[in-house]
Amino acid sequence: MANTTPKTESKTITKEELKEQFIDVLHNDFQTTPDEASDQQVYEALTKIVVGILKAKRRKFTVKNRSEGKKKVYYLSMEFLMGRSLKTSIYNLEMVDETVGMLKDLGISINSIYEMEPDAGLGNGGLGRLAACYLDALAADGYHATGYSILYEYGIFKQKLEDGWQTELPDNWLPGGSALLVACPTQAVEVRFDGELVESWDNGFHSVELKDYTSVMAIPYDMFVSGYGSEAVSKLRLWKADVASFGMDDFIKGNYVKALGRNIMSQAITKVLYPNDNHAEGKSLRLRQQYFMSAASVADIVNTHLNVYGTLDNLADKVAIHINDTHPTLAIPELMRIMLDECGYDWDSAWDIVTRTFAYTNHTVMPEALEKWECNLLKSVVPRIYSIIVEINERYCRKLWDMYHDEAKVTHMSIIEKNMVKMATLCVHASHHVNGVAKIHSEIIKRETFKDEYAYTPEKFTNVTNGIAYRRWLYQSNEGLTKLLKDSIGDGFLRDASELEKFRAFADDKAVLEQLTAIKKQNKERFAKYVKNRYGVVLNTESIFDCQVKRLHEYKRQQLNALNIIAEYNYLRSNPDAPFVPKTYIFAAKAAPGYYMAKQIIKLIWNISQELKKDKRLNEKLNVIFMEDYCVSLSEILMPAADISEQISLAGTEASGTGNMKLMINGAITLGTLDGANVEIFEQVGADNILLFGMNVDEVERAKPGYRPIDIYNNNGVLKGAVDMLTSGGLNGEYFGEIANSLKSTDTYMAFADFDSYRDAQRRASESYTDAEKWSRMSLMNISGAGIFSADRAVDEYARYIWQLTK
Ligand code: 26Q
Repeated sequence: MANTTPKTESKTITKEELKEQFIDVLHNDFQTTPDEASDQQVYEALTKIVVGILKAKRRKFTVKNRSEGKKKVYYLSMEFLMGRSLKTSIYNLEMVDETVGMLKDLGISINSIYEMEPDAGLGNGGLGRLAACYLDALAADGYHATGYSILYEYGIFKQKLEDGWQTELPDNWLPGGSALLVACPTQAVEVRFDGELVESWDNGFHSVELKDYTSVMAIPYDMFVSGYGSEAVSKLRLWKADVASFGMDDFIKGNYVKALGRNIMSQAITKVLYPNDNHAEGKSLRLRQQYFMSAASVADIVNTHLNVYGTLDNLADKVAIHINDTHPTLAIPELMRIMLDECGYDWDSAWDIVTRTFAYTNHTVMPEALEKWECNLLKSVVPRIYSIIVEINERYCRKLWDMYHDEAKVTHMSIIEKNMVKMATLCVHASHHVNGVAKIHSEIIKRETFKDEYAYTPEKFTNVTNGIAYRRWLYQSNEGLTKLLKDSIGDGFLRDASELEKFRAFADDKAVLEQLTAIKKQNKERFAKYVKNRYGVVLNTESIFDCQVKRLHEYKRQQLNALNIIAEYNYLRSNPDAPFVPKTYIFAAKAAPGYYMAKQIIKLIWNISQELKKDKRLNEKLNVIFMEDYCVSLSEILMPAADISEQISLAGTEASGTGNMKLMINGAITLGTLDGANVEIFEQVGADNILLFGMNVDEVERAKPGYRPIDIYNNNGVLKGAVDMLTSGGLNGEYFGEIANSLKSTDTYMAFADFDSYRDAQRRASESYTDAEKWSRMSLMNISGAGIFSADRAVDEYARYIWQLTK
């Protein structure tokens, strides 16, 4: 996609203006001067100035869009994993030179200032980071976009390892993070929970009223995201729960204990992010969070729309609402509720508008991640919403019956089944478009997850392959590579990622290939320095940096990686003098706090790293490091230093993956299965520039029935040798019987079946790496093929084919 938005003509701010404002803010807010100010104060002052610029720019952009009657998109997501913002804003506003220069004049180094900002960790992993990338891209592409989520007081927990066991610490990010937020208390809205539905018939008109409800106020706090080289600024509106000062009927009636109990419950709503990734736990507090976010956002959308147009009749023409996975599903019945109960629409008119407004992205095919909520819970927490869902379902089932006359089929396709509401089914039914996040994933949801729905409404289903805000991991994080690219292909790639293809012309240019090798080495050294400072561990930067960095989940198969390392260890102990290409395996992963097996696997990896330390000579060839507390900021130092990108999920389990894209654009070679977006990476680079292994989706399907991992174990000496180490105490004295038993008896994600093939891919990696020129060429082919994984491209597809936006 060619990015056609015109480049910003005027400078955002001059160095002198910036200096003047900076001195003023330090003086007024902190009664200090540049000489005396702490890094924290400098960070806060600079952030305040940048937020002011963004806010004004957004206002201007909104006014312009309104006057033109442009359609807007609202992106609803329970997660936005923003990471740090100050550096991104300064880069996107193209005021790097002014800021660096201004601070330098005052004797301040900007890098230590960036470090003061905490990560906004309002997400778990892929889904949340994707939402953050899309706000950046929407602005870069010039679209009018608002994201909605929750202002979690505590983001994703901080991970610490104690003797290799994960422990969780609260992430109290707001003291430092609030500098980025603009509170808008005048736009607060009320959200109602609990209570009793009272129906009445008045002159033949049916009306419903909720009595004795709990009122919670939703207060908006805004964050702004600038687009690179564009007039647009995205807004992220985060809702904080506050107890209503009015509506405390119980308190007034003297029901003191009940009132205070509800007060506590209300304040809990925005306390903490649920740390589960790809696992839907049906907890009542989580349901409250989801409804709170959905209802507050829909109220805000409706208020804004009514302010401009005075009617909801044209809502679907002017507004697209996107649902990031099923977590904000309740926005659908909530909009129905407002139209029916508050705006006087009849059912059919309301449903017509609603179904032309919503679109939904599915991010997973894992059954345990598909949300189902108990009817009784919904009925008690959101009674009116539940009654609307029942009505939606009854009408849907009637249509299905007319179409199929097949009771079993209707039951199966029904939104409510076995006293559970199937959120994905509701989303598909109420959305005009449903998309998967990589080609293969979109095929799987049509073939399996939503097989019946696809047969019923095939026109709804489409694919939008994920993309990343690539400037964050390239321009902002890999200075060396950015310079090489600018020198060889110009700077057009910064605005239009498809221009990276031009780099392919240098695939046989020895000087460029050597520079690429040198840049990777520098980035590895920078990373090694970071590791030395943090852990006191020295990494061999001549070794291959082989990275598996992502959430810990059995389907992602960190255990397969671990088993191979143990096999290598066994080999080196028996063959200490055999030639061996040195490798450093770098892991980083958080486990959901309640996910026992995932925590065992972290401990296993840590124990392997400790065991390897015992033999110094061996350790120089084979090293493992587990980086604690993987987060967006850590990924920014790590990606540029990676040689190998491990993307080894069982085919058919990883919807897309996005870390694979960040590593690719930094020149890492994917060692992976044909799963998720790896398939498209393969299409981009060809068989010579990717290390594929393992079963494909069809082979997995064929191998699953009657899969007996124990037979593989019994017939494969190397595998047996590795697995037996888990129970021999040979890994720094610890026993991993549960991992061993689970693999030998079930091996749900078929690590044993892919073990030999994985080892072969690792062998090919080592072999290729010894030919530095060949490796560098592979790396170049990956960088030059990474352009399609730009979020700018992805968002443009959503805008054109799903949301029908114009620029
Ligand atoms: C649901 C209900 C209750 C509690 C938690 C949840 C919950 C929370 C987070 C369920 C799932 C998630 C996260 C899912 C996720 O991150 N999926 C990833 O999305 C990426 C972006 O599309 C893909 O690249 C990954 O393949 C996919 O795993």
